[in-house]
Amino acid sequence: MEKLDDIVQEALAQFAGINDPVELEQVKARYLGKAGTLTELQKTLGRIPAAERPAMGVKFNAAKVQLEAALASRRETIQRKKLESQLAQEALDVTLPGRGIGSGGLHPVTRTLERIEALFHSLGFEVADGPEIETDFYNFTALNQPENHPARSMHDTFYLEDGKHLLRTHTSPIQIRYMEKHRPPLRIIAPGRVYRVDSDATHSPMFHQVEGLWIDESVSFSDLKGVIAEFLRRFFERDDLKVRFRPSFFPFTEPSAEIDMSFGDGWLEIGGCGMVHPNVLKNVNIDSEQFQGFAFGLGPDRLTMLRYGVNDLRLFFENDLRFLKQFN
Ligand code: 2NL
Repeated sequence: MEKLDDIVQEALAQFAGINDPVELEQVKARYLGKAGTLTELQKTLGRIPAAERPAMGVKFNAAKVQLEAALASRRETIQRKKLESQLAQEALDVTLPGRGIGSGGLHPVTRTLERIEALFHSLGFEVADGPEIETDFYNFTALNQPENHPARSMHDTFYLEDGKHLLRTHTSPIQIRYMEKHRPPLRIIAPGRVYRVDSDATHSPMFHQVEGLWIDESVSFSDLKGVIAEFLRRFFERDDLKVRFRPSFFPFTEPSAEIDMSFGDGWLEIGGCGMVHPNVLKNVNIDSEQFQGFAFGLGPDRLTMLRYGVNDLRLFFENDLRFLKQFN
């Protein structure tokens, strides 16, 4: 029967061109399904002479077996091709060298803090530490800062919702806590993070401070000048660096001064200082007749900008690796 051979050849050609398993089953139904071409042809068997029927029946069965075999092999081919392309896509070269995790490095401000600590250590200062969340007493009251002082306002200080605590606005509370626990003579620096409501190119709501304190029976303002000038000359590695003390006011020191250093043709303010106010000593039960001393405050962020020539403070706190990598 010529028609049967044509249908088989057509079906085989169709199967061979299909790459999708669902489509293959749909095409199969077109030939072998209830209304398939082959099935329809088989229904005409009843009309041929009875003598030829058995032979034709054998041919039809052979044709069906051939098509089922072709389908099975095509299904296998489609599945193998899919697996091969998946394997090619997910190819993993296990012989490639690893990426490594890099060696990391210290933040430029951390480098400055470590440098400041090392230099003051060589001048006989211990490093003290304390909490960043403070009480009104340690941050203001103990430091002779009156109730109505503007720094206490919510515009300048971050207060916690409990109404009892605040983020320290300077590292002085470290020194108050230290003086409560230690009797003079004492010589410390207090480095750390501090917080103020302030944000622009030269102010960050979080910044760093290093305060220093030296209390003994005869520590004078000239000791203060010597220590600060020596520190700055060593920090900037410039023996000819000039340092100027400009009269100023702080509630916790008397007399008080701003610290300026020579920079190009002019002067640059880099901190404040003074002789510790007798009220501050009284607040921590140190006899202000027997003992006196000096205190100072420096901005390590500012010192880092000057030492490395950085013009925007915010770069230190954005943590962009392209910036930070330059310091290591
Ligand atoms: C500045 C000014 C200063 C102090 C900080 C201080 C601490 C105690 C007692 C007395 Cl416990 N004084 N600290 C004194 C004068 C100035 O900082 O411009 N800092 C960046």
